[in-house]
Amino acid sequence: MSNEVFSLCFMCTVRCPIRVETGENRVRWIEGNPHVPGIEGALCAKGSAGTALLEDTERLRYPVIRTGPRGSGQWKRASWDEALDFVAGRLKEIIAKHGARSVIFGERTNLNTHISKAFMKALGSPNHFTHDALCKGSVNTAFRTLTGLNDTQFGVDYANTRHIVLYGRNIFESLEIKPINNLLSAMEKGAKLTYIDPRATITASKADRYWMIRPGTDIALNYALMHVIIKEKLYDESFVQRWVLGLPELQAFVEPCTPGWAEAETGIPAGEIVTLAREMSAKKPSVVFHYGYRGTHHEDEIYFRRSIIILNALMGSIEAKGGLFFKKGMAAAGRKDLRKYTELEFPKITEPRFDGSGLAKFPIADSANGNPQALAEAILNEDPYPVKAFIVNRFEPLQSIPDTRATLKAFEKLDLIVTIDINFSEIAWQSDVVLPESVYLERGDSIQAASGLKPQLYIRKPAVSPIYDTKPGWLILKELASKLGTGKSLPYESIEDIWKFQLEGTGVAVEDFDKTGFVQLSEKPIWWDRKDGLKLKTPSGRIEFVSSLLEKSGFPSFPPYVPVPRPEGNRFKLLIGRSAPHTHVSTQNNMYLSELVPENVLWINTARAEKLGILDGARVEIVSPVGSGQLKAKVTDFIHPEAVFMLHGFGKTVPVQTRANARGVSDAALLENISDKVGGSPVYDSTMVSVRPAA
Ligand SMILES: Nc1nc2c(c(=O)[nH]1)N[C@H]1C(S)=C(S)[C@@H](COP(=O)(O)OP(=O)(O)OC[C@H]3O[C@@H](n4cnc5c(=O)[nH]c(N)nc54)[C@H](O)[C@@H]3O)O[C@H]1N2
Ligand SMILES: Nc1nc2c(c(=O)[nH]1)N[C@H]1C(S)=C(S)[C@@H](COP(=O)(O)OP(=O)(O)OC[C@H]3O[C@@H](n4cnc5c(=O)[nH]c(N)nc54)[C@H](O)[C@@H]3O)O[C@H]1N2
Ligand code: SF4
Ligand SMILES: [Mo]
Repeated sequence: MSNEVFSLCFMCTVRCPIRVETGENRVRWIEGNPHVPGIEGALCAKGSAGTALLEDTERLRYPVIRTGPRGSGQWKRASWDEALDFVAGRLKEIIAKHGARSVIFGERTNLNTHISKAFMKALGSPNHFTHDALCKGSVNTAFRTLTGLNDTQFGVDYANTRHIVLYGRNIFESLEIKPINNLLSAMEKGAKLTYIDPRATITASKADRYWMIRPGTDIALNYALMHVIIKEKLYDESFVQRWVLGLPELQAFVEPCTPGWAEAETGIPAGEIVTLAREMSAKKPSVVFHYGYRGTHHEDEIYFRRSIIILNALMGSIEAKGGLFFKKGMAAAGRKDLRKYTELEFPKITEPRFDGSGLAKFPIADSANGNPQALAEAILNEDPYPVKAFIVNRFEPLQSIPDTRATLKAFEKLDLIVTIDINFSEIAWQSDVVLPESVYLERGDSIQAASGLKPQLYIRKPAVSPIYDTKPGWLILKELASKLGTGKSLPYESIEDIWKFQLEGTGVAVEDFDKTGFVQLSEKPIWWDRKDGLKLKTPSGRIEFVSSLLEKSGFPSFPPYVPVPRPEGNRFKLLIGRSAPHTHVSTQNNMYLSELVPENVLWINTARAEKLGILDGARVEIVSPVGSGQLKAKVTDFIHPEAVFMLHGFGKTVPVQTRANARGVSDAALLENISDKVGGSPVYDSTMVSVRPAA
């Protein structure tokens, strides 16, 4: 007998809708939810490997408390009561001595983030942070400087685009199923893809045009595109007139940025830059310059992301079919929003954040998310105050924050580290208590409001009951809160209570998800009127090329172009990225996925490798200002001579993760921890490394 459960994948945070077949508390089959347009049964390799995660004996199976020195691997198994009593006891001591602000909580944004935030509010600490700045902090801030809204409030209409430009947005490997399916169907109808990356990726192989740009110079390319677009009046005049503030200032700024100037910076022929500008204009407004997530991260990243969004505004492709759109939420579909536990009453918190977000360190970065890359410095310098306890949920500070050595050193000052994870992660191994969460196939989570052109609601339902002694995260936090005396702030006993609370007043019931796993809130795409209906949130109500948010904080809207430093002598810029079979740092120990990509290798340009005496497949040593490591070389023409590239997420050190331990090198151990102080992102693509054959 098999049962069918509609749920949400969580092998990565894209959360594709899935259909799971189960029997005798085992998962027999997982596929994409066939009812969801754009998914229609599709699942990626990682999604299919969910069964291996569920059955894995190397995942966390019960709570443990440390018995030897941190990182020694000496643990005792504990009951949940014992483990949570221990954590609550230590937290109470720390709060009594250093105040609630000395407790910080870091997590990858997830469906239950409103619960974690409520947990911290009840405790009286301002220090909940998410991974957001590490992923796309400067994209977020760039959007806010131009539109008053953040990046999560915009989407890309892949299905109807006629030309899309991707700057290192390696969409066919760093994937999201729905966008890929929609883009492929647009390409079948004739849409063009221009891909720009110092490295020829799978996405490059699918593109109509590929430019191997000199690393870190995309911003020069964009200034030249603007120069041509303004000079040849290729922009959407009526859109720009109605919605844009600051075109004359932009025009003056890009006046000297000729295609010839950009050719010298980027290596892209001037004539081709002009051609792209004209091609995009010919298809406007159904075109997209994709703002990306990662791609090129430098200290001026905010201005690069702004330049991309500005190009879209010039094309009039904002709130246009085949361009970018404002995501519509439940309100746009005439419904009340889902309720959140953060809406309940809490004591007022007046303390500043620990990470400088919203303060002098990061004045305009989004303080709703915080700046995790400031963690080590804040702990080490006790600036602005001592941090003593760190609760880590679904997050890996030792591999996701640049400069692991500095992070580890800072953690020596912490009195308590508690990790909630599903794997024995690097940070779990360095913790005092490890609390195992049930994996996504074993648990329900808060309902997801998926805003978009057609807003929808999705639900994660348990497919099977927990195999080991694990609990869902929302229950772990509730039980911990109860032991701390703040249990009232999370007034639920079961996932059904959470769902009912969220749905209050929306007119949607939990049963509405039964048939297809989701609830469609609007049958038709909701577009705002491009003439008068764009709900921009800037002070001027326009798209501010000259930005009041930047300028009131003393930052220019158009700072002079400063070329990023180029590697000299035998050095390279270290670039990083993802592969299709792995999620960040999460899946390297998965039984199936570790076979597909077992380790990372170092991409190095053929001519440069030859000069250094490096052969394809040979071991090389890579040395950065903060770390070093050894891995195999992949000698290839498919990478720019000034760069080397490696996959993120390898080089693990936890012995009980036998399939991942000591495979490859961790990029976080090599990267310097530098930030774009205006935008809020760490600078992942500016570390210079040297490479030589391994001794
Ligand atoms: N399989 C898989 N898919 C994922 C994820 C995953 O972990 N695994 N994670 C998801 C998440 S959270 C994110 S943020 C996205 C990330 O998706 P992407 O933004 O596509 O990120 P990366 O894979 O890091 O790819 C970055 C690319 O930028 C290139 N690059 C480096 N320097 C430059 C430069 O100067 N200019 C240009 N133009 N390109 C440059 C690199 O060579 C690399 O190919 O992927 C999402 N999808
Ligand atoms: N050096 C370096 N740093 C980076 C990046 C990079 O390319 N290089 N990329 C950046 C980007 S784009 C992003 S989005 C972030 C991602 O940063 P993270 O969120 O830290 O990375 P993930 O691999 O998504 O997940 C981290 C942890 O979540 C655990 N986990 C997975 N599923 C569950 C679950 O269901 N419950 C619980 N409790 N835990 C779970 C995993 O076992 C893993 O230990 O990293 C950023 N930092
Ligand atoms: S992209 Fe793959 S791993 Fe991520 S949620 Fe979708 S199916 Fe799961
Ligand atoms: Mo990300």
